[in-house]
Amino acid sequence: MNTRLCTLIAAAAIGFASPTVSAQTVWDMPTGYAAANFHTENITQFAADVDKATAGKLKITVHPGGSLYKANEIKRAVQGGQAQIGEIIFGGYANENPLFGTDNVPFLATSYAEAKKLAASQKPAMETLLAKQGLKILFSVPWPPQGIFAAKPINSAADLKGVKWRAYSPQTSRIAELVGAQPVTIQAAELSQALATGAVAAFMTSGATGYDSKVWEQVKYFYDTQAWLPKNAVLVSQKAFDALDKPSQDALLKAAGEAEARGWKVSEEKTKFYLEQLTKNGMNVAAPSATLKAELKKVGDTMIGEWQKTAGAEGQAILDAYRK
Ligand code: PCA
Repeated sequence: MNTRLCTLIAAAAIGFASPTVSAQTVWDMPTGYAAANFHTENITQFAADVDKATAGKLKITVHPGGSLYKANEIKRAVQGGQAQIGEIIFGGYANENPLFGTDNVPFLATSYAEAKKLAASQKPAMETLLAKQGLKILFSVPWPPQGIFAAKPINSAADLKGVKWRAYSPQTSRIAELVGAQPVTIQAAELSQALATGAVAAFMTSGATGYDSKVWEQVKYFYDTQAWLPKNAVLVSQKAFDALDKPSQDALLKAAGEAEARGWKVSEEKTKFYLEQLTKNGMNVAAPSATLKAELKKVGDTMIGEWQKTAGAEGQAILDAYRK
């Protein structure tokens, strides 16, 4: 027998054996937030549920805190097939397409009930957009309402003039510009360090991130503006999904549905706990002054106008569905 034939036979043997050899699929799942963050805990539970429902056939290895890919690199990693599944924040991609920034528009949806309605209105557009990039949304979960953290008291927008402002998305940078602060983009995983080195002194985020990053060591004031509830989304590569057998796909989708319901519930339930923890750790937690509130509302009005202009007819359709 010539060597060529031998190789062919060997290859065929490996091919036949492969269903048993490769019976287990292992996926890497990068996320941008700390292991103890509520989104990450929810994702860890999701991975455990998938493992159990597939009897270990589909293993998802969660890499939290930007350890495998930084938060803003995860979408591209899943698109490019370097990771099969990953977590993003929609609003982080508003420069790519304004529709991603729908839930980062200040004062458009400010409660969980409104956020839920906006999520439903936004969902078809997100699915279409991501499908074109070979990505499928498994579930999405909101952060608690966004407020202002600052090292010094902020009674009006004037107090933010020139202040170094940490941003996590194009729209959080835009707010800084509109109030005259200096935006610096920093991912949540690097927030503690940025505060410790004095790179930033104010920012908008949730009590959850304030708590996760123990911001009270540098930052003493929190203004509960409840400006918007941005969502994280878990995306899977459509190609990786299609390569699964049907029972595994079904198990994944079922676990995803449960993770979405659980995530929304935990996010809302823990909102109060996070703010209490800020107080407990010496922070001043208060409602914004009437002046600050009115000024922020104006910023919101400007930004919704800008968003509508760039998001065009598709954006308008989302707004119409949301306001119906
Ligand atoms: N925490 C994330 C995004 C929104 C939030 O509440 C962050 O600060 O990066």
